[in-house]
Amino acid sequence: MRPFVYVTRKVPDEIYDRLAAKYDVEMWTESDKAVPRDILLEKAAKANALLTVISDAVDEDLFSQADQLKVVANMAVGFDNIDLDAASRHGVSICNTPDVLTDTTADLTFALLLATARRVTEAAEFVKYGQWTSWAPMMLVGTDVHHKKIGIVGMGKIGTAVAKRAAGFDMEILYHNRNRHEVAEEMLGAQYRTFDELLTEADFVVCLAPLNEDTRGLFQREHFQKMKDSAIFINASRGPIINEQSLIEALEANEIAAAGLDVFDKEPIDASHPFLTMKNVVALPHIGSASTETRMAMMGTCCDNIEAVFEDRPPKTLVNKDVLQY
Ligand code: 8YV
Repeated sequence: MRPFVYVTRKVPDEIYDRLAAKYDVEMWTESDKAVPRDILLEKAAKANALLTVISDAVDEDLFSQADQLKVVANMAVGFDNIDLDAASRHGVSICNTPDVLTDTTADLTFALLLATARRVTEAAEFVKYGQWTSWAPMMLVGTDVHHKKIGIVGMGKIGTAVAKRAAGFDMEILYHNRNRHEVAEEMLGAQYRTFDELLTEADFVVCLAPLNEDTRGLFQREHFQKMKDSAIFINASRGPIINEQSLIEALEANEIAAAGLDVFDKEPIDASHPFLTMKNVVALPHIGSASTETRMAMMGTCCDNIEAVFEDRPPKTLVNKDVLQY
């Protein structure tokens, strides 16, 4: 019998066909709606492999009902939607899609930084809605990016790729990370700072840390208060790393100047979300890795990993390496 693979989002034909050539495949096809929890559980109960995205909760409840499940290929570098301990206990391999999305996500992070500093979305709307009736010296002036200080919180692969881009803009690079990053220090002149030092010194505070128990709620009101009044906060990693209410209050109280956000506490955000009425907030719908090339590569990695598991080879990007001991 061929293994059964359930795909929790509509994927392009090329990816579907690649899987369908070897496995029995079913896919959630409504692209404007996430797979409902009950359907995910029902499919997981029969599946040998799941191809998931970060809004699918893959937890003990799911694993305990999915006794044929061998592998979950999560289409993201992050895996905070997955209970890794439970996966290992149930003997399920969890795979992610690192590397292929590093540059694309760094590009988007920098686009967000530029858009927020130079008020790009606000200016585009100004033109689009017919408000451009004359030119004035101080019309839609933003703040410079070049020669400013960027403070990167989370100097992993994406953080380092953002630092490279910042170097191209002649920015001074500060970073905070669990471990020192000697290569970035030597090659890019990146300077290590404690979290508090970085907050007080940086003109742009850019969050690129993974979400885990150490980083959940890392940014509270006091941290925004420590930043310069002119500081711009960028988040392109995960919403729950910041206390969203604190950020709203800090923006309302002009404790920081602006925010560029690709990620939120609860996604998608509601149409009534306070961020959406703030001119100094650029909000994007979690599109860090959203280029055709990268999304195809991410899905390709998912297929590679699923194939590896069914062909008894170690998957290339296995996250819970301890699963091999169970
Ligand atoms: C994904 C991401 O595009 O990789 C991650 O962790 O957040 C994004 O690159 C998104 O999560 C789709 O699952």
